[in-house]
Amino acid sequence: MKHEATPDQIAKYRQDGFVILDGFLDALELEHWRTTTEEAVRVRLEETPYLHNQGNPDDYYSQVFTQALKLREVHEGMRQIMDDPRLGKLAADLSGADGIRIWHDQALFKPPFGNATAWHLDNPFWSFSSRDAISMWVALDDATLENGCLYYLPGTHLKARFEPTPIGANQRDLFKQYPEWTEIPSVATPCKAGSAVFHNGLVAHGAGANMTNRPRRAMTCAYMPDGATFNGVRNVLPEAYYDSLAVGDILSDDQVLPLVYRAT
Ligand SMILES: O=C(O)CCC(=O)C(=O)O
Ligand SMILES: [Fe+2]
Repeated sequence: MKHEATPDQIAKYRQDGFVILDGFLDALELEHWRTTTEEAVRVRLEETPYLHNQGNPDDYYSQVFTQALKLREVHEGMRQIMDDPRLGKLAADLSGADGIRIWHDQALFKPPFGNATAWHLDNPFWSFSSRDAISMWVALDDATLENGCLYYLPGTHLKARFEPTPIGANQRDLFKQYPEWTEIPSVATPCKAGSAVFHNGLVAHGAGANMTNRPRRAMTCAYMPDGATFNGVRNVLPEAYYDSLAVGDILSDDQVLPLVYRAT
């Protein structure tokens, strides 16, 4: 695993809000991530409907991707992959946070001929508001212009606000809140299987439709900087923990939000 970011990559991440790490996993690691992710998704789909989006298959969103959350909680192999402190340190180095907790992992499998992922921001969906939230998106298949690779609007993380931005079927909806962003040329990030794209939780991003007859699989993890506080949104917080929180409390439950790295 190429788990060290270069100073150039860190600078690019901070400026653009995203960076591609080519060849992040070697061939053996890629095969292991693929097998583990496939198995863990299968387990998740048999369990808690709240943590996956495979409801009515005719819904637009079910055809964007199979979205299966918190796989490390149902699969030991995925727990080992996600709890790797090298991943936490990489996320910390890129984001500038001193400590990194897992917000949630999630598999995102865009099906053959699947819908586009509309332009959106991630952090406004989550239970903390931070300019330093970061996500890792690892391609399990080559991500191409044809099958729905990610696209970004560079620099938008520096201007984005925390207000809710729903993700729907319309690519253009985000621009109702940020009309000035229509001036920014989008950047596609096609990459080989085993590469990783890291992005800031406030950078505008989306993905094209899958125009091919093969799935476009990705395994991802969203990270929360240690010390972030509760903003009142439930999102994926377990009910009992959510009920115990007041707005402004530090989110520090090590079971729900494992600390994968802290600078010493
Ligand atoms: O995989 C996709 O199509 C979208 C990914 C995404 O929005 C994310 O990782 O935050
Ligand atoms: Fe996203």
